[in-house]
Amino acid sequence: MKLSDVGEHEVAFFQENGYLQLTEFYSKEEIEELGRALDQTVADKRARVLGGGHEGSEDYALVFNQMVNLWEDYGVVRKFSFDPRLAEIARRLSRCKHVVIYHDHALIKPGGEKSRATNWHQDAPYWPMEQIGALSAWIAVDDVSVENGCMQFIPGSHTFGKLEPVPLATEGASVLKNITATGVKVDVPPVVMDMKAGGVTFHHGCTFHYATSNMTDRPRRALAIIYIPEYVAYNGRWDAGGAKDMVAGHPFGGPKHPILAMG
Ligand SMILES: O=C(O)CCC(=O)C(=O)O
Repeated sequence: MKLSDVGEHEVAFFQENGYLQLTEFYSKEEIEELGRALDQTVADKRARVLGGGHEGSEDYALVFNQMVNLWEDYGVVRKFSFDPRLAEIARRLSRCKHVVIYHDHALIKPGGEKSRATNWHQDAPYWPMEQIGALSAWIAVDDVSVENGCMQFIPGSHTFGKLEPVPLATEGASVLKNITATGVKVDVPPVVMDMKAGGVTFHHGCTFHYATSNMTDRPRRALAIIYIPEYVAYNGRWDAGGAKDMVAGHPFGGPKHPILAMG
């Protein structure tokens, strides 16, 4: 699927369900180039920057090796993180005037017996943003299925709004469990986003999502990019993208958060 395939029908689908899948977005050659670049970041032992530093544990590494802001150091990754087509899709889906990048992140889920599932969670509770509206693109760098940890979404769960953050490295922690404990019934089955390498999914910052452990003997590689609409302000807390130049209550901007698509 291409940018021109994302029209009002897809935007309405995203608004209602909180996710969108675009299969075969990148060609085999393009995605192999990204795969080699991600392998290089691992070979370089690129510093990991994890959710606020609080998740920097061995357990967390069994969920995934997460490295952020690779666009700053790796030209090939930058081509994908700054891809104007992805950013324009993000802008359309969030029905906004422009989007800036928050950060990119490689999400490399190790394979094998010790591999851990990515707990059911929302992203928005981790982000230093006042308003809801930011969203992610998740690029499959390998073929993904339940065998190696493809993404799963609960359709419509973004309508629950921003809930408490869920620790990703604590076995059994789950936003689904938390919300059920409050008496809210979530009886919509998850949708499983298996797809070939080169496919992309978008998800809203409040969509409940999850990935199984990687039961294969090869890492599952993905690159995610987070986009922020212009109506979302910095809330003054920690920022993985670099909050140095930002002012609480003001929109994201500056050299770490350039505009990637403008309507
Ligand atoms: O890649 C994964 O296993 C989970 C990714 C995720 O939670 C995200 O991109 O928001």
